[in-house]
Amino acid sequence: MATQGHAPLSPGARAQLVKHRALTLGFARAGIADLAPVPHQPALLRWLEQGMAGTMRYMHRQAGRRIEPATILPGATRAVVVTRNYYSEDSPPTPGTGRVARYARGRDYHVALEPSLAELARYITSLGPKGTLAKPYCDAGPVPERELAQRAGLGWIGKNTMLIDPERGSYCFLAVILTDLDLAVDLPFEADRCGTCRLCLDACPTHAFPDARVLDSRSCISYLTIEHRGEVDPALATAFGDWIFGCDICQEVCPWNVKFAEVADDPVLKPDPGLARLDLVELSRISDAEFRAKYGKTALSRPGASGMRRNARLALRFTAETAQIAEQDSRPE
Ligand code: B12
Ligand code: SF4
Ligand code: SF4
Repeated sequence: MATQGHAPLSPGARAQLVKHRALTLGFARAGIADLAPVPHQPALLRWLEQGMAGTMRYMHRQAGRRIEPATILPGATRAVVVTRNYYSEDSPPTPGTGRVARYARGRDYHVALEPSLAELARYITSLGPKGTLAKPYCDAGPVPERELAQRAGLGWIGKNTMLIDPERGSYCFLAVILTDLDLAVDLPFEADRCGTCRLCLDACPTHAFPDARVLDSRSCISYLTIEHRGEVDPALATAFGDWIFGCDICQEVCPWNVKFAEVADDPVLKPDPGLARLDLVELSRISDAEFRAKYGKTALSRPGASGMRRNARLALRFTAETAQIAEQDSRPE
């Protein structure tokens, strides 16, 4: 297993090396999990059956592999799970602009994290015999990332369904490298540190949580502004406020973020201050070509130009209606 002329490394020693390498590559935490079936299979199946995935058909297609992660990459036995902090401060509200969720204020993270994940995968391969498997996934495969992160000891799954790191909160991306290298696994994070708190559930403006740890995507601003195509129910859209791409409300109210979130100082994910708030009128009229040139390398390319024009129009309608109500309220009786 080890390089020629050296004593073979134990699974524990290899795991330490891999985790250390992950930190030097800019990841905040790293942990190792096995690939046993996920214990919350009934929760996932119920969620799908009740239509809570909305039009995300891939969630149905991937269900079998999500439930049995050992089937994702044949031969793989371990998941090296890493987190990457992306927290940035919010800029003050500016009239006529719409807000973009924090995770999307820099380069598209799927692309931005690719080199460091590829490097970590190469390192894992180098610790094993020729042909050792190591394949990175970041939000782009049937990998139950939050379940594996909890199993790898990185945090617990909060009532808002986010993986919460007890030392940094939930503003972090998750990524996984599946491998057949024999690595010692970490202890799962068993505690539920939400306790009696339910701030996230009560703060959601569209009431997207029918229950703790159950999110109905069909009512979630993040889903409706990013994944959903076509028109949005106006009754829901009035609750969007100024969010035009994603939503951070159920994270902003979480005491673990209020207390522990630290601004990320990460050259790879450097937020562009111009992306935090976008001019609504300009965005509602942007051409496809202009949109590609301006936002083609960001996560905003997921809904694309037509999706973002729709989101800007919805927000403009909301601001116009709010202004009208304010004007009516200020009129003398
Ligand atoms: C589909 C999806 C969405 C959908 C649905 C979200 C959802 N909650 O399911 C939509 C579009 C709404 C969405 C929104 C967002 N997303 Co998203 N999304 C995903 C994706 C692709 C799959 C998630 C999934 O499996 N959903 C299915 C449901 C049923 O699973 P679940 O809610 O996670 O529930 C599981 C467990 O919680 C468990 N469970 C149930 N009960 C219990 C009880 C206990 C005690 C435990 C331990 C577990 C448990 O059972 C379930 C089945 O496995 C993942 C990437 C991936 N490959 O995993 C990213 C991912 C979850 N998203 C992410 C992000 C950043 C976001 C947003 C913050 C973006 C934004 N700012 O707008 C929001 C957050 C909204 C929210 N509160 O979840 C990150 C989350 C990082 C983190 N720290 O958790 C991920 C991991 C992507 C990544 N690689 O970083 N997302
Ligand atoms: S992301 Fe926003 S809309 Fe979606 S569940 Fe959280 S608070 Fe509600
Ligand atoms: S706001 Fe409260 S209930 Fe929600 S995830 Fe955070 S600690 Fe848990």
